Amino acid sequence: MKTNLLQSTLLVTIFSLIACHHQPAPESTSIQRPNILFIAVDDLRPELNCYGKTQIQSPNLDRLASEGFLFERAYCNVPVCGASRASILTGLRPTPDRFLDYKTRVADEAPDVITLPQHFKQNGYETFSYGKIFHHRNDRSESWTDTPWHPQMDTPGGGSWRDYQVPAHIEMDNDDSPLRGPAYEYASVTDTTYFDGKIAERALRKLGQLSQDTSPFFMALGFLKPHLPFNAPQKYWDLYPTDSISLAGFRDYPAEAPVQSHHSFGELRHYNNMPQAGAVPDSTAKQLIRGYYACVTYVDAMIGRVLEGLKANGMDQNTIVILWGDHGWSLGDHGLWCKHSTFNVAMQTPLLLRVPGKKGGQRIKALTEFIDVYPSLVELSGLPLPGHLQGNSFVGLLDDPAGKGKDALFCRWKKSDAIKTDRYLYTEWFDAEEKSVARMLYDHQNDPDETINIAEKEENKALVASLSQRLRQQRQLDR
Ligand SMILES: [Ca+2]
Repeated sequence: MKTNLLQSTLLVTIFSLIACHHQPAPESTSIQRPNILFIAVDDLRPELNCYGKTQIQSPNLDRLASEGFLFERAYCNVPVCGASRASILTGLRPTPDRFLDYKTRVADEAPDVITLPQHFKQNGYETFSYGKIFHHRNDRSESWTDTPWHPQMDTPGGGSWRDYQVPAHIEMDNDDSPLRGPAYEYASVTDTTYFDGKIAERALRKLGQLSQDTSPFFMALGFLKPHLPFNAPQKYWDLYPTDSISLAGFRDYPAEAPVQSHHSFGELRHYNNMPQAGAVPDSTAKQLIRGYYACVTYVDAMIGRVLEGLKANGMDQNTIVILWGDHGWSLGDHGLWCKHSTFNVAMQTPLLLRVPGKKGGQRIKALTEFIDVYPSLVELSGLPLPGHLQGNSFVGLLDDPAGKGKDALFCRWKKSDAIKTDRYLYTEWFDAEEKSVARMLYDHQNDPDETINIAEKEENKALVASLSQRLRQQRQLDR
């Protein structure tokens, strides 16, 4: 799927022609690169209007999709923050031994690999990280022109990443109980009181400065919501009265699913108003869904401000915008919450891309995985391709949105590996001796909500054998 040299040259030429505001006239030998605005939204599943979800309001991300490309089937390679970010930022797959959980540090697990922002930096870009990009702020900080910034750094005493504003909640969060404060909060505060508003402000200030600069930039913005706790200004909660909230469509555990696929969503139970065992009651589930929606609409508004700022500074015509959620999220689907599984809802993410000069409002159906992002941005910018990358550029699909693309992609969570094909999602679990101990298979054509595991059905024997073989081949390759 590599774009040919002619196309790359043409693209760079187009950017050269339209990049009139940001730079003085380039010398005849220099190439004007596009800027990159790289936006991560923590724990954002494709719960957006533009993905066909009707309960939620996401006008700014919908507009971005209408001006660019929406990837209908984009998947993270590992459904947890730290590891997923390590994977997208290095272009490397997680393996049974690498990029396993939220604590992942690229500096420990892939210390010599050129990271995505580092590659841009080495090719003449100024690179900036505001908010949460690498899970650990100081991880591979040589990737950035400036020290990575997080709004917590400007909070007296360092504050807490949980960013409560209601005094009683701050007190609960800091008391002797092992539990954190509540799982959600609404406060009558301005947009810029919470961290995501501060990230948008910082980005806007920097964009103003960069508009006077001559180097291209790679600005990474890591918005923190809708990660728990679901804290957002009251006005966003008011958009979602409790009575208007519908619970997940399928809330039972899938029939015949192996016990290994269960989890107890411990991340949610860290919060002091959540049940410490058992199911989440429907009344609590509705408040969590309200909170998730309020946070998405809040972050959508903050991203809208940044995109307006990009335009106001005359840089929207020479800046590629890419937006991704770092993994999916279970909002009561299957009776589960949070990420940490290989159910589709925990692995599928939004992926939006706006490229100057490319016709907008197009939807890409091909399977896409996060390791494909690095080579794609490199190709779109006309940079040399680093040799270590394990994904494929999806740039060819931008001119052929109905193109087939990959026939399978791979995700991994702890002891399980998953393969997603056009129609099926198959997961297999392995023990310490690499022996297969459980499996599950869902038919997304006939059972998109994953209500019944059909891996053990006699009629699927050949299909399971073939998916299992591919999955094991990939597992061997990754070793
Ligand atoms: Ca996350």
